[in-house]
Amino acid sequence: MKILRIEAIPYSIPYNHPLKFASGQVTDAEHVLVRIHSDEGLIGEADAPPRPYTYGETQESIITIIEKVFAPQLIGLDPFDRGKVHEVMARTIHNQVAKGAVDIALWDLLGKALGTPVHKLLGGYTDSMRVSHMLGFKPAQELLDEALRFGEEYGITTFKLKVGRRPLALDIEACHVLRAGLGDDVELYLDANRGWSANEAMEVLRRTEGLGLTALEEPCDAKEAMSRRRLVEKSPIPIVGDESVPTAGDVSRELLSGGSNAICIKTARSGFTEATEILGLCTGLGVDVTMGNQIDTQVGSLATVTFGAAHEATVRRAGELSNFLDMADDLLAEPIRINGGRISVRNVPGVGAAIDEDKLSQYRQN
Ligand code: MUC
Ligand code: MG
Repeated sequence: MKILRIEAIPYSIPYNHPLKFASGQVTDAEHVLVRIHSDEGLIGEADAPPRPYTYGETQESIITIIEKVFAPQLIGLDPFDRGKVHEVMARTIHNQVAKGAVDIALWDLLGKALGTPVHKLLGGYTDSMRVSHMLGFKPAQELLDEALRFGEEYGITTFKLKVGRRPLALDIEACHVLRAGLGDDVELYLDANRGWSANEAMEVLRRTEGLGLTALEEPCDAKEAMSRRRLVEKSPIPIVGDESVPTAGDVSRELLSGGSNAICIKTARSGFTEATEILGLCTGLGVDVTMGNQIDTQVGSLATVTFGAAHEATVRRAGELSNFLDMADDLLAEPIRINGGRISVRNVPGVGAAIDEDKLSQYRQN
């Protein structure tokens, strides 16, 4: 089998409610659908969500790097020769989300060629994941109302609160209001998207002591190496690396330098192949992982579940899988259902993210 053609299709779907966080906000899913066609008529698909404030990639840059740089070198290769594909992509630095989508689309293609679900190819540990819902910036009472609604409607009992605001009291109040309103059995953790300094993060940890928060993600820029290391040493809860660790090399650097002591894995920026390397590093070192959300569509969330459910270490914690609920629509032909706070893998060949072609025609931008 050979790679015949690679498409990078821009599309835009509005959000019903924008998601706001310390490094930016999302009002429309202006993403790229990547399609890898084989000479045998199979198509592997994946979603690429540009996050300029996180990785510097845009919808245009993802299309350009795939069409102008990757495709000419990948066309003609056997999609099973993933080592060769990765050698090609590794010649270009950065562009993690573009590379991640090509990798996932390839796995989808391989699963279809083998007639096997990709979660089985990756590890086949279990068939569903618990869902963690990400709460964006809002007044404290609105956050609590949203969390209570998600608990009632979907059975979700784990929430990640976006923080990193100034004054710090805004986020500290939100933590107290959520804990008081949700009770002790609901898991709460924080993600500051580099909004604070390490010392500000330390103050927040002091002023939220006793609330049972389970982790703090990217409190400050990991490049502030000394203060970040000091925070990791002093923090009573894990300090999770997210945007500082898109590659396995970044994970090694942050763990070895003491910049993080837990790792967020995102398939949107690491694909399944590099996510597997990252997971191996973390399990080998005894470091906890979470499956994160790149503010994914249903197509992207299904990729996260496919990888997350395949391994024991990635289902210990709830995966961030539900932010597609804020979108007005999606490309996925058969919508994801959240039942009892869980999302299931699809037992069909590939990743199982069949695209609704009418919706793609409606939302595509070229
Ligand atoms: C997250 O975990 O940080 C926000 C920005 C981004 O790149 O991902 C999201 C969620
Ligand atoms: Mg994060």
